Amino acid sequence: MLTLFHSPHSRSSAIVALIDEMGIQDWVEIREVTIPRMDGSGGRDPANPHPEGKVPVLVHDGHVITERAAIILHLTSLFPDSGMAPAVGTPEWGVFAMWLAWYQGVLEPTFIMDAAGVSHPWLTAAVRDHQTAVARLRAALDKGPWILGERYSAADLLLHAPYAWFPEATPEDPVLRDWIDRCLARPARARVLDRDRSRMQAA
Ligand SMILES: N[C@@H](CCC(=O)N[C@@H](CS)C(=O)NCC(=O)O)C(=O)O
Repeated sequence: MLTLFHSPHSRSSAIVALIDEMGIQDWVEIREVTIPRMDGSGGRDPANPHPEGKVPVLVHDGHVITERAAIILHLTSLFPDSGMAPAVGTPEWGVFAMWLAWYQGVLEPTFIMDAAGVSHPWLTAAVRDHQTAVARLRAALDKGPWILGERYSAADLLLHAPYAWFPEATPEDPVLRDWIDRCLARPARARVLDRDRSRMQAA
């Protein structure tokens, strides 16, 4: 049994989009929970098994899995024919896992630090800064059109996410802009946005 705990219009929307891209809707039950929102609405949901009350959470036979990168690795490994990741155990899978881990450990933290105007030599030493992260992302797209080369994968789905939420933060680089536009044009994304919108209106 696989259950995704999701809150519309949040980080868990990326996992709903992944489920759609993979065509595994019949295998993963999506349960909606509330989270505290920046505008003061919402609140922690007692039905949410996340230890910090966040989303997404995937529960697999009672095992609680948090963090988008881990959820992506788990789902794409469970459903290897979904076409959203290279085959487990290949060098390409290692690179795929690297980009997901780099997203969680470097790209998103530097994005948030940059947006918050926070800078400190310890942070730069340990995580680098957003400009350096963007340069690495840009270099990865030299071959393109996707992060892993010819095929769209869950790495693209996760890595473009901050720029989908905050388009004004999109780097001034045509290659990055085109890649983000290609990610934004995925039909699965439009379906998830519609789904989230109708759920929020109904709430
Ligand atoms: N590192 C986590 C972050 C999850 C996260 O921060 N989720 C936000 C939703 S956008 C949340 O649940 N916030 C509610 C809260 O902070 O209590 C991931 O990538 O999955």
